[in-house]
Amino acid sequence: MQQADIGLIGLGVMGTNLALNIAENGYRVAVFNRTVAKTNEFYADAGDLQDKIIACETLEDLAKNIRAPRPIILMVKAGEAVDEQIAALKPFLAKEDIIIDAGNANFHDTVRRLAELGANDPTFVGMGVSGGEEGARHGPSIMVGGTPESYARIEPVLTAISAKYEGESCSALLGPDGAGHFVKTIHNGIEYADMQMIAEVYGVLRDGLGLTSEAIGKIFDKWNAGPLNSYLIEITAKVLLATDKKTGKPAVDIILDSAGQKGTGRWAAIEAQMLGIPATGIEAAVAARSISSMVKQRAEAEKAYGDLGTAKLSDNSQAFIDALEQGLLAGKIAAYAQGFDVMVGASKERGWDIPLATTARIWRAGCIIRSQFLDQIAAAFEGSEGTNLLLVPAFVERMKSGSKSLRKVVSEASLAGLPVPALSAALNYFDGFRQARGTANVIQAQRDFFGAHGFKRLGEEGDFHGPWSDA
Ligand code: NBP
Repeated sequence: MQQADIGLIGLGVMGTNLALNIAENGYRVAVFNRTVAKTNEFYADAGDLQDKIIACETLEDLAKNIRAPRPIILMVKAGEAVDEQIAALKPFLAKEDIIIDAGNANFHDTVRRLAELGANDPTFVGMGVSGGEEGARHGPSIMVGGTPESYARIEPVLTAISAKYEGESCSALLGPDGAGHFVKTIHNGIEYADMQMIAEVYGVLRDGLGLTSEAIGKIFDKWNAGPLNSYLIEITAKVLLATDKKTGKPAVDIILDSAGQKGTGRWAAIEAQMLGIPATGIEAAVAARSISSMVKQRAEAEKAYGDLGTAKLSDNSQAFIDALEQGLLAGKIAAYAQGFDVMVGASKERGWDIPLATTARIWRAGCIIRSQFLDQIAAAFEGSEGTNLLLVPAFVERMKSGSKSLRKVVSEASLAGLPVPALSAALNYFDGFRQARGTANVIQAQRDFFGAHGFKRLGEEGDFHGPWSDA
């Protein structure tokens, strides 16, 4: 039988769909799964694509069935499973082969795995894949970290299987070693912030204005035709308009308000903290998911505190609904500015040179945060690489007006006692960022007072101490 062009290990949700995508694009793919029954089941269900798939029961069999030099995608559970698979696979591979980890790896693991490879071991590539099940099947966004030589060898298949935005592939090499997995982590962090801000606006409409899920769904549906147009707004409208078959109630109304998290949002917040780059929108979103999981305590606290005398919002005018739309957009701009800034910080620290415009371009389709908005961000970064998005002229103009709406939403929500942590984090970041003279002079004075840490004087070189002994 003709050998395969590429191998794939891990026939779970993502692996099965990616393998079918590869086969559908005309590439022959050899597949292996730890549980052999799943491999056989996958092959049996592959229909017309069976002749492009070689089902393998052992790793040795897999290696033999791929044309050398072999590219092999790992799509297994992130963490130890990846190390185990690499160790099990290595004896059957040659120096020229490439192992591609396409799971949601922590980029530190990717850097370590690359460093652990010996001179005669295969090459290793860390590849972030976004778009969930549907993206894997019909075109994900693909964020690659590796050498240009490795990428050149796998580029044809990645370009073929990736999502396309107006004909342009959403796959790119974003830097060496862990850069691809790092960008995927930040993508997920931004996704957390985006989802949280949408949920906050839903909360203002539901609890502030007393609107039904159906009415809110219609508002989101309308917004999806405007500047907020994006996959997340589109699916939010759809979930709000869906009906629970069992009760006939709106589906969202019967879902427990406790959000899960697998860890990539938290990693994004941790990396931002480690780099010293503010990513308060992402941090607020991660914390909000944690608060959401405190179901029992929240019920107790509601009993203990009541509404504290706050009143529902009185302004249910179209102007306020419009402010919610514009405020959400402004919040998004600030959160994305933070996410991209974290990538600038990581590039500086690690010498990665992550291309921001390219990153925005490959997020325009295939991934969960896909939107037209990313096309505008890509255009903004052309020629302004490394600049904070809030300083790119096109976005300065947008924030001048958008921040007014964001301020209105955050202040009205606060007065009504409605939590808007990510939106207010975005507003506070914006207000702090645009303040040439902040308040950290007091912090420096405090630090010098109790710890003799010294401070800089305005307009003078050198370190100084204050007259605190007099105080
Ligand atoms: P699934 O849970 O559907 O599948 C996991 C796969 O990993 C199965 O093939 C399983 O084999 C294999 N596996 C496990 Br678990 N432990 C293993 C081990 N020790 N050695 C070898 N194989 C092992 O996961 P998935 O949703 O397809 O996710 C795969 C990767 O893609 C993860 O890193 C995930 O974070 C990432 N990702 C997922 C999504 C998504 O939307 N689901 C999106 C983007 C990225 P078995 O059949 O023998 O148990």
